[in-house]
Amino acid sequence: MNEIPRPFSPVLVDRLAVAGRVAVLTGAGISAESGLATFRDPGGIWEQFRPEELANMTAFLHNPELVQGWYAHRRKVAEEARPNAGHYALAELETMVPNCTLITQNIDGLYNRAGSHHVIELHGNIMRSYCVVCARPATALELATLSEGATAMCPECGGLIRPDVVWFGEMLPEVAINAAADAAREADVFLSIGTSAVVYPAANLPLEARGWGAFVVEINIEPSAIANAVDEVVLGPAGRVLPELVAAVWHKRTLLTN
Ligand code: BV8
Repeated sequence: MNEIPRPFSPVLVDRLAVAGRVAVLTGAGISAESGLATFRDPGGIWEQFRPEELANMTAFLHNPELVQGWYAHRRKVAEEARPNAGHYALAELETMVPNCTLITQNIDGLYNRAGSHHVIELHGNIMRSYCVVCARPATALELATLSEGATAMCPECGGLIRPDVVWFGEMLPEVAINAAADAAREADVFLSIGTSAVVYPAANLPLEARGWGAFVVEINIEPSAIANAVDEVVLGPAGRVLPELVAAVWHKRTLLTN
């Protein structure tokens, strides 16, 4: 019976089967199959709004109700979403590879729910919010009672409450970006999954990994901005490709160890 051709090469399977250190960068594309809109695909989040309108401090101070309402909506959608087969495959990969670091640009928190433990959230997490004046974390109850259109103010000092995410023009958390850069530098294999690779400094990571000698692979439904700079481009939805890839790696690791 003719085998269905795999979207990835045997070289990738072999490299992952013997890798001691793997780093994975993910973007909104891996959550698309969980029903979360991406940013730049047709119908993506940004298509309805321009980034300048919502995801920066100036826009927030100019129209806090709009920005808080947009994040309240996205938080609700993320809470109702479920990790998909791609998230679970990455959690499985983490159990196989001695040192597997998941670096995400996403703020939806789906990785932890899928069982991944070594996760670096470069752009924060939409489930957390805090007061811009006194930094008091907002409680989930306070956020849940935020009715659309109301402005969430800190009960301690009256300051505005903002989501704990990195907006455009803001520095990434130093600990996170340094840990991500370390993982990229030390990786034997670097997977860039579901990202258009246009937002910096995250988009630098696959290129830095390549510069340090990693085998860099992109998994996407279409070539991204870094497609010409990686070792292999695997075209296909992460929710289908990743389970197939991880199963092939598991099989190869089993053969090598028996
Ligand atoms: C900073 C949180 C210092 C908020 C986000 C050079 C160096 C440093 C900075 C810059 C620079 N050049 C420009 C800058 C400024 C800016 C930037 O990069 N702008 C871009 C637009 C040019 N960077 C910053 O401001 C960063 N801060 O560096 O501070 C500084 C500041 C100013 C100037 C210089 C230095 C902060 C960036 C963080 C912004 N916050 N998110 C929120 O989410 O509300 S970014 C946002 O975009 C999300 O985090 C998102 O993850 C990220 C990247 O988008 P993607 O995840 O890639 O999503 P996208 O829709 O674009 O692509 C989806 C992909 O998936 C597509 O390729 C699609 O084909 C694919 N796909 C779809 N379905 C599937 C799939 N793939 C697989 N399977 C599927 N089923």
